[in-house]
Amino acid sequence: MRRLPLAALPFVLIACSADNATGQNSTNSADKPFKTSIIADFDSPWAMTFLPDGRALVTEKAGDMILFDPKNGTKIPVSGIPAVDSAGQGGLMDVVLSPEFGQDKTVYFSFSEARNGAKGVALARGQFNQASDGTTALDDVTVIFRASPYVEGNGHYSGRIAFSPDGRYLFFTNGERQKFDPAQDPKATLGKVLRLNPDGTPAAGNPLAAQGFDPAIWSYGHRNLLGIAFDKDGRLWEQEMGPKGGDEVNLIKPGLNYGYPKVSNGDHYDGRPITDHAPGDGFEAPKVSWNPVISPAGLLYYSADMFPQWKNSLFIGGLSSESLVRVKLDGEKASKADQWDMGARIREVEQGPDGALWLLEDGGQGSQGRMLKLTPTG
Ligand SMILES: [Ca+2]
Ligand SMILES: [Ca+2]
Repeated sequence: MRRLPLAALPFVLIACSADNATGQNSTNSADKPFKTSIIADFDSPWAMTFLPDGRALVTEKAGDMILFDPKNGTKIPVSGIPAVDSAGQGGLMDVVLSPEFGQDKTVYFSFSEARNGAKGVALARGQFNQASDGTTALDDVTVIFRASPYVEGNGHYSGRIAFSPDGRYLFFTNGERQKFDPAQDPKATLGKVLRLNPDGTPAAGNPLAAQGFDPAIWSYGHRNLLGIAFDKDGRLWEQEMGPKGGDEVNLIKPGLNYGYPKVSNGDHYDGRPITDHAPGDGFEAPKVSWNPVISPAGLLYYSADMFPQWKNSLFIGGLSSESLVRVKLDGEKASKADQWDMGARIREVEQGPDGALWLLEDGGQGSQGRMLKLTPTG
């Protein structure tokens, strides 16, 4: 694993207002209850997570993990990341810290890889290690879980990671790889939410194992699961990019079938209809669905004080909708609350240590891959 010299790395980024940087008039931002500050620019960033000291790890789709310090704009590459297959929707994906990061320094991340002529999403972990000269690595990186089966194609990997609030379980999403039927296949991890032990082995007591399902499976019938997050009461929420007219927010409960591709409020992009969700059909319906779609990416449960009016909300980045979407929670109920035009594809939403909202723009298709920070106006 190569370590890069620190001296080659730092460069200074100048924070400036969104209005100055984008040339947008102020009317647009004046309609928003937040000020948007441009913090940094990345190359097709995919996910971020904050370290306890306020710095952040940011993944870039092509395979780089970067240690970013918002205080001074310094970027340090993190070595030790295995080769990723960055093609289509694949690449270096999510990054989260171990619940015991302060002690174990463990970082979990997901990525797509090619093996034996097929592709799939893998989950890995390594130990964060910064040397006295600043060089930074994940040491002892080990792949602890691989989706099964690996198939051809570059789409719908999913690859989102979340730890349960008690820190005992690691939830991991596997998309259906644009193959449809694997989402209902008990033997495939594709199109599923998985519950694993922190070492990547299937958690004991998963709800469908006794029925012959892959022992890692927690729920099934999903399409492209691009966000999972726990709320303050321990409920697991998920968002997925559905078919045409069928983007969803789901409340994930163990053992349930969320329907895809048998039922969906949307229909296939090639025009074939899919039966809508209906009461009593045996499939768990979404709490919220969108038509027209938002193309959701990333999912944050907001719990901080900087925006007190948004406590107990989910925030979702919108790709094709180029928006930030807020969904209001009330126990097991969820409802659409806000959708703000951000003028760029939003890939990731994160809560900062100070309670600000941090966004990553997607790269490509007219979006610049910037890191944005949202703070209250006035
Ligand atoms: Ca994140
Ligand atoms: Ca339908």
